[in-house]
Amino acid sequence: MKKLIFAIVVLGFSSCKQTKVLPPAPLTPIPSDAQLAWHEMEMNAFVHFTTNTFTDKEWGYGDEREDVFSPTEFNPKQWVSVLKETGFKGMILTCKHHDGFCLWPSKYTEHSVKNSLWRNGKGDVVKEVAEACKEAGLKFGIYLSPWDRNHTAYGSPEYIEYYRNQLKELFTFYPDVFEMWFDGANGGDGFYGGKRETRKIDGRIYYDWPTTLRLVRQFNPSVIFFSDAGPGVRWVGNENGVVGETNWNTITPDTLYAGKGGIEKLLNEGNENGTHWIPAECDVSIRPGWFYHAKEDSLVKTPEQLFDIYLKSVGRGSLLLLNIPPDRRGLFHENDVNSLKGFRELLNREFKTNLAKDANVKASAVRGEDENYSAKNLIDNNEQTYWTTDDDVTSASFEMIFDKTTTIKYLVLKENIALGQRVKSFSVECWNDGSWKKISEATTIGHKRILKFDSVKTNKLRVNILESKACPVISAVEIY
Ligand code: FUL
Repeated sequence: MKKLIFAIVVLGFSSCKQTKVLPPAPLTPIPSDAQLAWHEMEMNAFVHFTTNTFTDKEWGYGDEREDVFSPTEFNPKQWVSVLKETGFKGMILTCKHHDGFCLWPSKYTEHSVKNSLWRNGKGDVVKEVAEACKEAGLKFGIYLSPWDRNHTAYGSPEYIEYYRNQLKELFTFYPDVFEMWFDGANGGDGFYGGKRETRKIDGRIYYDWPTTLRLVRQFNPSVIFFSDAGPGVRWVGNENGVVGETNWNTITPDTLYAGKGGIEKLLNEGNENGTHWIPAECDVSIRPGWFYHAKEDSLVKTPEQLFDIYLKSVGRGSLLLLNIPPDRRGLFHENDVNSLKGFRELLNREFKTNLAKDANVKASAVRGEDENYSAKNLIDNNEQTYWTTDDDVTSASFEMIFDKTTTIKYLVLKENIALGQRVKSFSVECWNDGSWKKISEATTIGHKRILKFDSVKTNKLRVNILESKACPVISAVEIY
């Protein structure tokens, strides 16, 4: 009898020890694996290059002679080496801009590199750029303007077939494309095969996007589609590279569509209760224009301006898509290169030593009091682990205690977005003269949130999650 009681006690004890505290259930909508990988990229380059580079225009009319395209020192290896060195993870190339000129020798049109004098018409910009990216370990993306001011059939169903044929061509040659950019600028005046007229289309129906996207997915199921309304990523609502201080990765797509006006704020901030995960992408050019113009050589954004844009894009949970337009040689201009290098130095300097790494960290609440969800996960350099609370706890705080008084200027927080975006507002306090003093507050976190404040000296910092849609799930904190 005694033996039996002992066995029951042991069994009971071991089964109790094994009871696992389950992780929080995902809060839908959540990102796809491809979207998660996209968030991780943080900084990509946009490259605008075509006949405009040589005609000094921003929007070619579509009647440019093919032989104006004549780079003298074309070398995409220079582009990728600068991008790699300065921390970019991918590049999106304008394979065809609104003028319809194709940077690859498409068999469906005469308006392409094949009729230029460059490399005796045997060159292929897209191929060389895609190969240079691959060699350097950068991901390659395609911009193919839906609007085509050269094509005679633009506005009719025949053009849609042409556009899809071009996508088939591109995706057959370059299957690894990570992102496909569908520009929202659509319809207007143009050459249109010599008709020189104005053509308007209804962006909602003309392109029949669902069919086009299905077609592309047959070649590459994980490609991310950019357009004003996604479905992969959305436009940020401006061309300054700035996402809202409140930035929800969620939005309801049928409230948006390409060309619809008055939705800039919605695109910029997203919608807390949006039905789909469609994060904002911040596109901006390093120069005033998207294409290279010698007269803008002195107007290249400074490292400080780029750093500010970084804080307002990546630092608010978005991705920075920074345009660097090659010049007439087919190279990134020296001024742009210097600015990018200065920007990198600034990033390295400002985010040099993560003071959180060696701090002591404790939280006001931990899910099921289980070590697996403790605040230590915030500084373990592993973004798969996280600090979280019980399901019914939607406000909680954690403290970072330093060995000695330290000067701090930046706080970086990351949510584990694989489980959905949750935090609605939070504040930051530092320990000062025997009491807590608020130094900052903000709303959303998402993939990454960087708060910059006037330098403070302290030995303790507290982050209060004030409001969250469900229990907060924070994977990392860094302090600089
Ligand atoms: C706009 C275009 O009209 C510009 O030329 C540029 O390509 C920019 C990224 O998107 O809608």
